[in-house]
Amino acid sequence: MNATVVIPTLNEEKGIGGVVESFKNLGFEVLVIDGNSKDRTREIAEKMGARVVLQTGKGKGNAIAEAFKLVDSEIVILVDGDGSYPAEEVWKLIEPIEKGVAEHVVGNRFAKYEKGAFTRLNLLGNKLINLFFRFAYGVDLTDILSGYRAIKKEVYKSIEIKKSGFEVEAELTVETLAKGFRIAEVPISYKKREGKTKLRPIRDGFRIGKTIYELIARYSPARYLYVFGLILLFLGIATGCYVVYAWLNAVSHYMLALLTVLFIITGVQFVVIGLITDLIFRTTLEFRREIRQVFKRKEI
Ligand SMILES: Nc1nc2c(ncn2[C@@H]2O[C@H](COP(=O)(O)OP(=O)(O)OP(=O)(O)O)[C@@H](O)[C@H]2O)c(=O)[nH]1
Ligand SMILES: [Mg+2]
Repeated sequence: MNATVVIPTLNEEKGIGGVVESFKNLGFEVLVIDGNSKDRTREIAEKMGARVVLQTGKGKGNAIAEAFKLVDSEIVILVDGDGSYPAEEVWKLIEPIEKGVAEHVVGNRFAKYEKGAFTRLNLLGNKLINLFFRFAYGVDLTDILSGYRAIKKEVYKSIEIKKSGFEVEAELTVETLAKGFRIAEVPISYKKREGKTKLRPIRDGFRIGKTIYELIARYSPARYLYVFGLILLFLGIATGCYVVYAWLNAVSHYMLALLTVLFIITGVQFVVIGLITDLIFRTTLEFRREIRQVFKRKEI
């Protein structure tokens, strides 16, 4: 399958040369989508043999959305222009797509990262966001914010990117799942970046968290019921414990006891309704995938 490497850049003159060169040496076409760099990024990328396009909007998300329209290869490889991801490991990302086991493959940076590749804050933020993602979506992924990915044409041509900045990785992940495609993670090594970071950890971290929460609606709205039901259940358990504790000390709280029952019954109902609706949603997704495959087989 033919693949194009897409590199979004913003002032990456230190790293871009090496990144383009290493992918060119492996025989890939390279598209650099630049966010109006004020340094020599575009000049260096062109010299190394990349096709360089200036993005029209602002932000990494917009750049990637634009690149998806420009490219037409069977696979798109997404990678940063800062030299943090090794080109030689690209085959690990392509393999699951070629074998037909996934349509979107993510390089898991936690497998083997160089000292200093993550700042302490970034490491903590990444772990928290992944934990929140697993809780909210019930999908077992460990590095949803990785910038090294391989995405099949049917996926990158069908997903909608609405967020403009660093929320793009979260959106790519959720959109893939919501459209019923399969995501696989493969371990990759992760190095300390060249040049200066463009990420503002606190501001962007919160934006990403908010995006993950908002995107539940696109994935499976039923999961909001889960979260709400679980909160009610916890409240019920807390007030229930207090009522029992007071009762053991010979104080009775009738109203609070009634409220506890209400919390627990409504909580359980929300969780159960959430479970059933989520199941229906997932089954529909499975059907959509099957139907797509049947059509594809017919085309062949
Ligand atoms: N085209 C474009 N690229 C951007 C923009 N902002 C960031 N990038 C590029 O997106 C890639 C990821 O940005 P990074 O600053 O490396 O963010 P990160 O990988 O999350 O964090 P660190 O590598 O730890 O600094 C880099 O190649 C940036 O140059 C933008 O507004 N437009
Ligand atoms: Mg980076």
